[in-house]
Amino acid sequence: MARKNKIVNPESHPMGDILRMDRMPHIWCSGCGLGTAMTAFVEGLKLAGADYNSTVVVSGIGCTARIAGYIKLDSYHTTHGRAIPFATGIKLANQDLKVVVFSGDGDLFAIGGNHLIHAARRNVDLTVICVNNFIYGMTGGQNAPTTPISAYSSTAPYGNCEEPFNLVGIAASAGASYVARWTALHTRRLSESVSTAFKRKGFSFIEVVSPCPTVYARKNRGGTGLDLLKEFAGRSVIDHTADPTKIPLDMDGKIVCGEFVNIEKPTFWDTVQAGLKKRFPNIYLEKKHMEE
Ligand SMILES: Cc1ncc(C[n+]2csc(CCOP(=O)(O)OP(=O)(O)O)c2C)c(N)n1
Ligand code: SF4
Ligand SMILES: [Mg+2]
Repeated sequence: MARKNKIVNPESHPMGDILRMDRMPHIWCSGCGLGTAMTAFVEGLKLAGADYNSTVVVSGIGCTARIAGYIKLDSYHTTHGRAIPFATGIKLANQDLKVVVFSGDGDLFAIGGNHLIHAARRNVDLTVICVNNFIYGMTGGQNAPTTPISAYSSTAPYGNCEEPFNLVGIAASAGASYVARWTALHTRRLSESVSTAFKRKGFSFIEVVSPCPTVYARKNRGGTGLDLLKEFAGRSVIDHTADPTKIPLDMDGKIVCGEFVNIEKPTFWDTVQAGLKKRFPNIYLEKKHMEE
């Protein structure tokens, strides 16, 4: 018997309040980890009790960055590598907003790498979620700064010879005050981490190791999205006490996950305000310059 396609009513969809159902179906491939990462992110916002009227999502360019178009919040799909400067500007202009950056490993650590380390160094009050699929997915599988040694990509047809970045190590060394890593399989842990990061002050960084079956896995004979999740299950260990600078990722070793850093220190805004107060004690009034 012929089956009719059912059209999902946006009003009745469980995430219709926060996803733009008019944009569905999304562009992500079947088996991609991005849908799961987005769902875990949305669940994390709910767990945190986020006020949707004052929450902003900023992305760069890439498969991951498409999330900005699917989230029914004030969201910005910016230029490649520039999500963090956009987000920093939004936060500094309006301290009442909670600003989340959600983007890919290429966007945040190749073209945007300098912005990331300096925002971490300054402890800008942002939550940064980086989906690491080990490749430039959207543009057809070029080497990313995360591509493991020996892995194939369209720009490394004989195997990658460049040492990859360890994202959690970089974020922690640069000064991030919250650092965690999960895979697209750890949905509950990821949501809890998003909630923790969202509620705290300072530069928070979460790496989400995620399958890209279409580009990365096909070049590396990694199988389907489900095969990749099974592989993640076998390779993942949770160790909150691990030193984030000593847990790089490779093609088949352990994927050490956990919450590695969670410390309090003054944010960029706090430091700027303290400096202003000290320099101009007679004329400085809290927020006065913003209100005028
Ligand atoms: C200035 C500029 N340079 C290059 C590109 C082409 N480009 C678009 S997305 C992308 C890489 C995306 O990789 P990643 O951030 O890892 O996202 P993914 O697609 O893997 O989720 C590149 C190089 C661009 N759009 N703009
Ligand atoms: S190319 Fe890879 S990262 Fe992009 S949507 Fe497809 S599976 Fe996901
Ligand atoms: Mg990528």
